[in-house]
Amino acid sequence: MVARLILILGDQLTPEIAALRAADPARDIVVMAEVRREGSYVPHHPQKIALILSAMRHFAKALSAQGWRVTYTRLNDADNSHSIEGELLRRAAETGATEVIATRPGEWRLITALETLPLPVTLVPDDRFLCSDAEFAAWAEGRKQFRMEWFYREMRRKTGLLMQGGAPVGGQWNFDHDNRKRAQPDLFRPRPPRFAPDQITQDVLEEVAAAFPDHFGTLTPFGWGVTRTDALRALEWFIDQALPRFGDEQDAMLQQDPTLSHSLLSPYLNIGLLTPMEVCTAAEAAFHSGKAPLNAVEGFIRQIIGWREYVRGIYMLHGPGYADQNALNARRPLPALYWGGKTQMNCLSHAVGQTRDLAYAHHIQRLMVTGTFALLAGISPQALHEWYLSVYIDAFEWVEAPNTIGMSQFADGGVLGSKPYAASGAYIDRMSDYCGGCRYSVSQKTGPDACPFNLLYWDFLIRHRDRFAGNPRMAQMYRTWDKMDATRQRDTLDGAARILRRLDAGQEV
Ligand code: FAD
Ligand code: DLZ
Ligand code: SF4
Repeated sequence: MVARLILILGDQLTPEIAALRAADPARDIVVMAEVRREGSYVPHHPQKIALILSAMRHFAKALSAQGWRVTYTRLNDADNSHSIEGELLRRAAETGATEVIATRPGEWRLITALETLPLPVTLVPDDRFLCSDAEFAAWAEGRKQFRMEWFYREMRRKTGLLMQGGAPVGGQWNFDHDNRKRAQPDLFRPRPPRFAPDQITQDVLEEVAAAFPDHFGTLTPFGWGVTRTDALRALEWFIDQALPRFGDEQDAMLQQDPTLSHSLLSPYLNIGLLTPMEVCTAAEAAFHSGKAPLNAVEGFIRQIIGWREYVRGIYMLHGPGYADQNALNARRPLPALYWGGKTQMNCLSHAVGQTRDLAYAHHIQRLMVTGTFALLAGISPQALHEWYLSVYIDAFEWVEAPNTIGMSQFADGGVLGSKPYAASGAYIDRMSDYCGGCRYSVSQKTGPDACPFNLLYWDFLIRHRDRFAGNPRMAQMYRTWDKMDATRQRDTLDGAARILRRLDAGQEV
């Protein structure tokens, strides 16, 4: 019988992945390929490339040990064509295989590339998600507005997580009002585990350093886990050490602690080393055994079976071109500060600095610091999307694009969320300790020392008055503006224009 090629991509490292379940180990050949194109179609952070390549090498070794025939292309192989399509065609010519089976990729770019390959390709659905594309489409059908909260309740019912007799445990679906606290700076918090690079990872680190020398981000020290065993240890650490405070500290930011009580599990979930259901079940068990409170456990489970599934559903439902949307017509280029250029804004300096060093920032840093600044300043959502896709260890388009284009930049015109995440410096001041060490003053609303968020916030609202003034959740802000005296209004808009001119001239802000 003629062999078939079974493609396994760098974010499909799950032994039970659909393409492997559809394959016959006695007949078929697994294809895995480290290719430059995947590392550089956007300039991925070197730690992200290293994580994926090392995890791929470990996964391929495990598959071979289980008896699979694996053809594996390494980054430096002489005959590497450096694209996924090129490697499939090369392996087909080498082996005589006439057909490809692949789990549907998480990015339209690659779905299209596989669908147009000059070989028959069967794309099997990626059933590592709890909600299939068809189920999401059925949920979305006929709804004028999508709201995560309604979707989330369906997912609670479907999975049975934190449910008792058809009702939510604790009598409420959502405990967010108990969260959103400031973090105590002097509290002892156990550090997330770091994993010493083994020989495979050390080889990868050398090769990545040589192949992608110009990408933004430091490669070492590298401490991410690269196997399922590592990922399970990271999960155990989170459940025991950080989950109890996860809810309380979910929205907080501290200069000295870039990770607080976050799980750091997104890279393992997204490349397939952990499954969404197993992490939720572990969190639920911690609640039932009294190790973690309900506000923390419900909040964590909501992020996974709510937000994570919801954003994927929206990305897949929309089809190709999701990331091209620009409802607010924002055109400004991405300022150099996002690539480590100097800035006097302490919050941005910290968020970007830790991104460079760790390839990680938590949700509120992404949403309310780098995201909100770009929204207020009218940065091109496409430039920002490329940045987020490049710099984070967990970034894959199905999850990054809806968060950036939809949630953070409102560039989808309000499909994902009902109002833009526009905020003045007061939000950052309330949730962090950044403002105390900043050259700008968060309490000043106008003048050269005024926090740029304070100035740009009003400029944004006024620029988009036609679109947002009728939004009931924003009407109060327009009333506040209208009551402001004319001098203050003029000073605010002049101050914002000054900041924007500096950005446009490539000057430090
Ligand atoms: P925790 O705070 O511990 O949360 C637990 C888990 O919930 C995460 O591991 C993640 O799987 C899930 N989760 C939480 N929030 C979201 C969300 N909004 N969407 C989807 N899943 C969520 N997440 C990514 O996985 N990849 C991305 O490329 C990505 N890009 C983002 C871009 C922007 C502009 C914003 C605002 C958010 C983005 N997120 C992305 C969502 C979120 O910031 C990360 O999932 C989270 O910071 C990962 O760190 P953690 O594992 O410590 O998360
Ligand atoms: C992100 C990434 C990188 C950096 N390198 C590879 C690679 O060399 N080979 C591979 O199969 N996958 C890689 N990936 C992951 C893919 O980009 C990912 O599968 C698609 O973006 C779809 O989510
Ligand atoms: Fe950021 Fe403004 Fe606070 Fe400075 S004052 S850290 S710019 S929010």
